[in-house]
Amino acid sequence: MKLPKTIFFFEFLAAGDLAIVTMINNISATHTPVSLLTQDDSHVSFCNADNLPSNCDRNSICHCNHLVELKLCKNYEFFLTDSGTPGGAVSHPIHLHGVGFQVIDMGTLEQYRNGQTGFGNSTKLPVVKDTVNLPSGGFVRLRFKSCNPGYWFFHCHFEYHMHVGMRAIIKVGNKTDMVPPPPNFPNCDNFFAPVYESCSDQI
Ligand SMILES: [Cu+2]
Repeated sequence: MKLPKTIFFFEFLAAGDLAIVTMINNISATHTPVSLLTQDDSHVSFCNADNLPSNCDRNSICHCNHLVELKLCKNYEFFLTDSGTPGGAVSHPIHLHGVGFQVIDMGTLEQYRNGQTGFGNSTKLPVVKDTVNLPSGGFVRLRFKSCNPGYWFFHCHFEYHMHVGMRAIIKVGNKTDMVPPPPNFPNCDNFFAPVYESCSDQI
């Protein structure tokens, strides 16, 4: 693929021995209040490293709806780093939905700082994956072409890490590029569960 013009940097961090909070670029992601694909999300506020809420700063963990926007059918590179202990016990299996990506390089941050590649700068015949292990204290470079419009989950596949914040939404294209929901598809605002007067009403 052509050399991507845009590189996004993502720093993954599990805080503390028990990883009570995890984050990407200092953002511990919260859950969006609505399904983004099936209903209007214009009232939902989003954040990313370039657009943090006013109550966030670089010295504290930010809790917000982490979303990164990509244009449709462009080449991108994601440069992932983990600031944990080199060779530490916890590496992060990072999964990106919606696209297979090329793994260009991976290794330790020390190797990268010394100008070395990890397993090699594999631009000629890179392996294609949808999940890659981000080594503790290491890095991964991946590339892909964003031709699949939608909201795609990007997250650590340790379920616990994912639930306490190590996740983001990758929005590819605009809403008009995405398949619309069926007519009259229910949304979060118009479903009301029935209220029963007594247990016998339910039978
Ligand atoms: Cu993880």
